[in-house]
Amino acid sequence: MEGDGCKSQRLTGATVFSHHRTANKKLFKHKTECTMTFYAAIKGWKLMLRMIELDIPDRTSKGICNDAVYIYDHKSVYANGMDDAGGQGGICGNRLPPTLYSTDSVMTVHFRSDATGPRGKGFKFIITAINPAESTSNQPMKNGTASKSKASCGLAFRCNNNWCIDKDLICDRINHCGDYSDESSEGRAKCDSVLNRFMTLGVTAAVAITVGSIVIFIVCIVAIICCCKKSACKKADPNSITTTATSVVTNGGVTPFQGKINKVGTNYVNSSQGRTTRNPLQIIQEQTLPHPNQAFNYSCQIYK
Ligand SMILES: [Ca+2]
Repeated sequence: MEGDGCKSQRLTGATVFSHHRTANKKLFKHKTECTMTFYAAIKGWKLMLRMIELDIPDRTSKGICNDAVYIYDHKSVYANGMDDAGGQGGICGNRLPPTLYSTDSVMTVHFRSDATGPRGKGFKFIITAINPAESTSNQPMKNGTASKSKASCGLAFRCNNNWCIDKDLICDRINHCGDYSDESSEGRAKCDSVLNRFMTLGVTAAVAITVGSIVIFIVCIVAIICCCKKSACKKADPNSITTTATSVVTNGGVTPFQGKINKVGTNYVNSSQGRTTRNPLQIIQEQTLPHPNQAFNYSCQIYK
């Protein structure tokens, strides 16, 4: 939250801190003022807020908060302060409030610190949009579960406590349900499956891994093809001479080679000389052609 960046948020689920924590900045600042209004991203859904860290030490001996976080069951501050969160007086200290549920699809959180007094680590809460549509009432039962035993969540994920949450919130290591059923390796979440862990990485990381895998696969295929081609054409010994595809022999008698010599031996300078002397150049593979004077092209001819 902090002072800047405070605004309205439409969400399916979020983890909210009082301020941006770093190794050198664990405590919230003096003179902080921030208000954020949260809306459930899906029409008709409500919000569930679970405070999981609270450290706001500046309060009077009578317990009145000099610094405080205020939670309203409304789209604006100063209206419908939630009783479980200290009402209009807000909450401070270290005692966590119970899980809070909005009446409608909106909830406002206001954090304020004054100019003096001790500072703390602030707060951290998880706020989750929940679908109570299948419940027989809009309010949770006393044990925090939806009042209908088996809610039908459609495409959403059904927690063990029967709240429906967005399916993108499962297996992200954040306890959105409140009973950890969205993070369980068993039940409906099955968070140890490879697919679910892959999806947990997020769209960007998943795309990067997929593209990287494809590129590596293509590189491997190209490397294998190149190796095969090299081994097919490199069967001659290191001193061999290879002619190009323009080399010609005929059935009526071997005519001098027309092609260029790629590698010249020590005792001759071209293929014509090598063929007439037959020493040391000798053809060890030679095709017999079906008709006189018919040319035959070699793409890869081997000599010793
Ligand atoms: Ca989760």
